Amino acid sequence: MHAKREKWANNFSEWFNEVIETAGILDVRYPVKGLYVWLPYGFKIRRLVTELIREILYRYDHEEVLFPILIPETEFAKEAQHIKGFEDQVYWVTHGGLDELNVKLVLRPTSETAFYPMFALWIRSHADMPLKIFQIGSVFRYETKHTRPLIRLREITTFKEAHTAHASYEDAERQVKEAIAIYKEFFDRLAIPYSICRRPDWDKFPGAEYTVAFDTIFPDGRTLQIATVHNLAQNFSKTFEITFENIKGEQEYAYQTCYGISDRVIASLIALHGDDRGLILVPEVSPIQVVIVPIWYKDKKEEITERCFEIKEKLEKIGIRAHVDDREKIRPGAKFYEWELKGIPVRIEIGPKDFEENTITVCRRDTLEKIRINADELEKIKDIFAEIYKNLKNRAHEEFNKRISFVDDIEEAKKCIKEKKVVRAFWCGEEECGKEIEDKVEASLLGILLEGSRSAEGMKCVNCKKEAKYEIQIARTY
Ligand code: P5A
Ligand code: ZN
Repeated sequence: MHAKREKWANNFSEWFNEVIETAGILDVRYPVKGLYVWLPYGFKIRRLVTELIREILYRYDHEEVLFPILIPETEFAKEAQHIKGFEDQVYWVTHGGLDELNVKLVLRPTSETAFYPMFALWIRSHADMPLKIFQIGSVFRYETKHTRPLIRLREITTFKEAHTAHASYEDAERQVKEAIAIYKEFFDRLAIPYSICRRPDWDKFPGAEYTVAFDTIFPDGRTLQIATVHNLAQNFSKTFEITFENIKGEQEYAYQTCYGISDRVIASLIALHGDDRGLILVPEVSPIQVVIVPIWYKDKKEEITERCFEIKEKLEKIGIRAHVDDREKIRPGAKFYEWELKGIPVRIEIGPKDFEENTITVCRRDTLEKIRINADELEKIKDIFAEIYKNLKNRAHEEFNKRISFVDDIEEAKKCIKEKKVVRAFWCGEEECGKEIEDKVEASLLGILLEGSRSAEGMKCVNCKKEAKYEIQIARTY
């Protein structure tokens, strides 16, 4: 059982823009295009999401650092592919006050060229590796495609980037797998479904040997890239002179990887679980997990309020973030509406009958079901959290799977894309044919499916009908 999702399904873009404002996530009126203000409630969600990725990265032995936002042109321009990929997207700092700078500075669009000159200083021998560090902060990209809050930003304020260095190619490969495992756990805990693809060579990260991407599917049928993992091989270590003494005592260039996520994770959290009433937050990242609303009745007002605070304290003792909404002039109905819009997973109501009988009325945000439980059985709320999580996850996965069409004909692929589906098909692996597919179906080839793909053995390419090598995913993207 679920609440209505009509607007969410049929008018997603409007639903999304409305909800991030009304729920108090962002103020989109900031007077620079592509830049937005995090509001207190949105910021709390952001903090819990960044804490979650931190917790996982720390567990996988990553250490946190913070680099400057400015990068000198001389470093930024060193790696040829990298600068080619980013030159039309960077903001330049050309002046300090009235003086023109001798060396122009870029506002980092990503931080390879900030980290790697330092890696060259820090890494001496194989014993210094693996080096695994990350930072969370802002990067700037002068996006020319239509900007959207949380989705396509010019200041990406929640850019989590990890950078690693290794003593062998094999160890860098192992790191790519570890990064994939990290993001899988992260998205699983947020109940965000994804596919994992190796991007075609013409769409890899500038300077990478190859790129692996996580994509989710939004309610309008378009995919959103929510994480990328890049094997940089020795491309950057050669330009930045990151060398180490290997076991044989010879100098060798380090092997590197990097991987990142952004505010798009929060966009997905909002987009994939919401309904017509607003957000529905996964309990783990909900700033308030239980909101308690007193239902005042005549002379029982004070006792009921007192009971609410007792329950709040008991909930906090067992590790649940709880809040009592005892605002005087607002009716319970209006309070329910507001907390539903904000996505609080569980609401507790305490009315006169609950007060008399030592019970609480529990209402789930995902199903809107109401049950009464004994006020001494608050541990049960944790089971309800687990059920909400499971329910949100199942629903999001069903939606995701419903969106995917398996196709073996190019016309059929085109038709499916028009019907807002994500297409899976077989491909020969030839670049020319892949680009032809993109032109014909007017969508992007997201790449070779790395997980959950069907065997290509004996299959024909969807376009050229030659022997197929891989299963690919094709979609319209954000
Ligand atoms: C990996 C981290 C990098 O920048 N360098 C360090 C590598 N990869 S990336 O694919 O270019 O970006 C990482 C992720 O950031 C998200 N992203 C964006 N989010 C919001 N607004 C944008 N303009 C934007 N651009 C990229 C994507 O999820 C991407 O995978
Ligand atoms: Zn082909």
